[in-house]
Amino acid sequence: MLSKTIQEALNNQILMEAESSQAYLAMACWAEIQPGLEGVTDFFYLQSDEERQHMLKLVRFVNERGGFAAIPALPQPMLTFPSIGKLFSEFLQHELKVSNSINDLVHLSLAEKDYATHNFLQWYVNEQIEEERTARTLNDKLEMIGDDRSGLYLFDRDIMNVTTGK
Ligand code: OFO
Repeated sequence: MLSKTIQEALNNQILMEAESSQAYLAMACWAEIQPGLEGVTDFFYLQSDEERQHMLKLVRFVNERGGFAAIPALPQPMLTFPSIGKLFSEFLQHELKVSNSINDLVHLSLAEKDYATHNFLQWYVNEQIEEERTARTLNDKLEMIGDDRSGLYLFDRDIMNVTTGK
C-alpha cells in the first residue's frame, strides 16, 4: 500500500511525464513544418510516445499498489523555437529536470522505507541516464555543425542512429 506522501510524489511524476510527452509532441510539430527536418520530426514523435509510456507505467503502478493515479490537466508547452539549436537545448534542459525529479523520488522512497517503489524507480533512473546521454550527444553534434547546411542534413538523416545507439 502506498503512503499518501509517496502517492502524491508519484502523481507529480505522472504530471511530469505527461508534460514531457506534450512538450515533445509540440517539438515534433514545429520540426514537421520546417523544411528538411524529417528525421528530427520522427525523433520527437517517438520521444513523445515514449514519455506517454513512462506516464502509463507510473499510472499502472500507483493503481496496482492501492493508490489512485490522478490524471492531471496540462499547461500548453512551448510551441515555437527560434532555431534547431534552441529546440535541442530545451530538450536537454527538460531531461535534466526530469532526472532531478526522479532522484528526489528515489530519495523519498528510501526515507519512507518504501522499497517496492524504490525498486520500481530503478527503471526510471536507468532510462534517464540513457535520455540524458542522447540529449547531450545531439547538442554536442549541433554545436559542432554550427551553420553548416550539409552538416545539418547529415544530422537529420542520422538522428535515429544516435537514439538506437548504432
Ligand atoms: Fe520520461 O524519460 Fe525522459 O523525460
